[in-house]
Amino acid sequence: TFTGLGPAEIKNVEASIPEPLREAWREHKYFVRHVETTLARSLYNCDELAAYSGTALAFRDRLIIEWNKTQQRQTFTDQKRVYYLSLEFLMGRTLDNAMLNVGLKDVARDGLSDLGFRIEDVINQEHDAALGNGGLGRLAACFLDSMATLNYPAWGYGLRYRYGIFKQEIVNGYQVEIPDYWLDNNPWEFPRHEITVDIQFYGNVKKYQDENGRISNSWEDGEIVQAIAYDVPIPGYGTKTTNNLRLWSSKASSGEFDFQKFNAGDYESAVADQQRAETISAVLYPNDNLERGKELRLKQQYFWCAASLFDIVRRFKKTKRAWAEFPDQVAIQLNDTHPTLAIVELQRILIDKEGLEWDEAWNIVTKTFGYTNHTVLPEALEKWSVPLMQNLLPRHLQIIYEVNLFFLQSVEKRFPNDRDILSRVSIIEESHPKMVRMAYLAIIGSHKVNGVAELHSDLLKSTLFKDFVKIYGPDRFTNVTNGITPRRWLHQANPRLSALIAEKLGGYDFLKDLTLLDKVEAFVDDKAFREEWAVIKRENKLRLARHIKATTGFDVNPNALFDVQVKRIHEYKRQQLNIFGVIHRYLSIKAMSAEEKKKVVPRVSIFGGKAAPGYWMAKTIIHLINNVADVVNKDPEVGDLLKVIFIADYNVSKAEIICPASDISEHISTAGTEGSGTSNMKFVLNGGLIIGTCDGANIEITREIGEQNIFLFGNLAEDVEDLRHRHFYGDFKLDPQLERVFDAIKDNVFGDKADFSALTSSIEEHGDYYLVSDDFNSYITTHEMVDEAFQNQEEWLAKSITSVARMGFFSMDRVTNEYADSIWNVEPLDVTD
Ligand code: OX2
Repeated sequence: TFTGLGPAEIKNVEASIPEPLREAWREHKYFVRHVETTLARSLYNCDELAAYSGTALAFRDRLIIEWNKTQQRQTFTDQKRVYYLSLEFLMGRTLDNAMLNVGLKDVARDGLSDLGFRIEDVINQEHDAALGNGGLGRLAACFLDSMATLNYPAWGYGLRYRYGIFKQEIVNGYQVEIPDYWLDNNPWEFPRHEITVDIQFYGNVKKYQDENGRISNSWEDGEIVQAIAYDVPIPGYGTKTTNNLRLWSSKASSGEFDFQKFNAGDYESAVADQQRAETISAVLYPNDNLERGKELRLKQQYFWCAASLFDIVRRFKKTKRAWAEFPDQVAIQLNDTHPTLAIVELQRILIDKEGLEWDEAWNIVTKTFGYTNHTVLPEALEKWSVPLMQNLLPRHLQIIYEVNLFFLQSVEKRFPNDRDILSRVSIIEESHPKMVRMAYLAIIGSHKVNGVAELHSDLLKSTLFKDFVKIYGPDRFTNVTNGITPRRWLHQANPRLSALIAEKLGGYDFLKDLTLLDKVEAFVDDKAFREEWAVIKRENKLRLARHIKATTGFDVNPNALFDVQVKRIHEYKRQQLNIFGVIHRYLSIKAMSAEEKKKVVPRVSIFGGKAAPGYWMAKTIIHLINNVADVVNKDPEVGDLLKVIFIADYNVSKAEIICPASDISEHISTAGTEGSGTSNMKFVLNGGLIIGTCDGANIEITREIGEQNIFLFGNLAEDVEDLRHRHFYGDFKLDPQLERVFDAIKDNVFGDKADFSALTSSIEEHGDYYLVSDDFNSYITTHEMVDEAFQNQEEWLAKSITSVARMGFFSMDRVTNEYADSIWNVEPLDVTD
């Protein structure tokens, strides 16, 4: 029995909507109009999908009106704007978020219910917009939400992939990839056929003398592809600001469809040209934390950077300001190195097209850009082969060489006796073939470089970018610890918890200022509050249990401890450590007497995540998890004491069901490998405890919520190098408990051992790079502590409430304000009307 006030009774966004408008929605005025006209359906033949479309179109109308006004207001005030360039925007669904942000979800619910629809079913009709792999893309989406909510004049720029991240199915325990065609029935985008940009590839560079007698360069011939803009409105929460996400789609330029060929009967090759152009924005590369240097990927990057820069420059030129003012009007943030070519493109525009001198142009460029690094993993650091770039972007390569030359000259001047430093910091790696190091180019072309959590930013300064700290001084490097938007990850995903908090705090202001959550701590001993808190967690676990039943067929006991690890599957994130721990638990239960079993805390181990299609070790881990699930879940000796679940096709909308339902979640990367992690924040904000290593943002989470509220284990980042060294020199003995686990695998307990030999031998024989064996004992012991703690439900509850109360720091709004102050130097634009 829920005592919390319903959203409508508490002062919140809904309260600001005028009554006549609410009334019109209640009477389904807008909805019916769209069903009957836009969709050409009648209310009598309106199924859930049509109900979704009708509702979405009605909300879209509202968004687009505010979107228009916002754009006019921003143009009129003409202040500095932020442009967030990201190859990934992992948006998830839009309707629910739009309803909450606009403040009309309650009337929409009533209206739909009058017509016989449950709002949840209608919301579930929407396809996720999954234009991203994982944390990096989701961070970009949280940025958009927060920048709009805080009224920053901001644009996102990305690619409109026809296929987002693949859908994952599990067939006989193996991951199978299914294409994700998401664009049918997407009401949230507006094609701007009038906004097109011609993008050039290949060709060659000619020198010529311009009218002032200056030698200039011009990039000629080559092939032209057209970029077409698609705009997606981004509403803020409880504000009229509705910003824009502009996604580019590729198309053959009109000349490209060769009518000559066509008329000559060479239809196929005419179509092939067309298709080649469209391939550029066809598919999102499905790698997380891995770069593979494929030409099409470089084409995507340049296509998107060039279109976005053209657009930004065009907008600036309309203001008729002097070029020197460009950095006062424009801040461009690079989400990882993927958009680094934007630096080179701006320099090219300024010198080749606008006739600026090199130094003047370069000064503008560096003041404009900021670069965010998300990882220290070497396999994720982008490098492009020089011959590839020479062929595709000949003028850009020249500019890169020039940037490098000037840079190296300045370094040589400052460190005349240090020969090695030049080759270490050169943008060009002297390998075969030579490679362009994109991270170095990004550092040199930006005025600020930031990591995404304290440890990560420190490691950048002390390892990867050490030489650059020496060259530029420490001020160019900074930390901005990641955050998450509380609108989606608390209010939308966990409405009852949000309502309970609002009831105690007297309103929903915490959704705009998450530090207000600290007032929740005062209720930690309030009996009714605690009971309500527990009921909500249980409800959320039941909801997940229903999802598990519907998708896997397995029943899970909602009283069991729900232990969750959902994220991309990667060796460094160590799902293998988790599943080995599960096997260890299984073997222990099997060895127990009936008496001993009575003391076991029942567990449900829940996994979810996609493996990059070409990453077979990650796929092997998925296979092992599913095989273990198969054995454990059917074993009558185990029963409810242990269940193993793999949730297929983990995505944003599933995360919204999963995050509120965890008792404990796992963030167990090898110390020093995870940039930040953001799901750790989502789980704690929803009242789940976490087990984790001293890595990424786990460290700041510990600092904020207190050591007694988190289960930390494992070796520290500072010890990793030494441990790896020892493995290398054979100074290593497999952890005996892990050995027992491996023995079971080798006894074919979980299917054919041959399927998993690469996995076990990577640890036993090939250096255990991710230190699974080194951390195994401490991992198992810490899980025993988790079991023990869970038995004291009262204390567990207190930890849960206290942790949530202390999570204010991890709001994306804090993050956005830090970027705005320390990197972009932009101000919000007040919306008072
Ligand atoms: C991810 C990082 O792995 C993760 O730790 C971080 O939280 C997230 O970015 C957002 O900052 N690709 N994905 C990431 O890094 C790269 C490269």
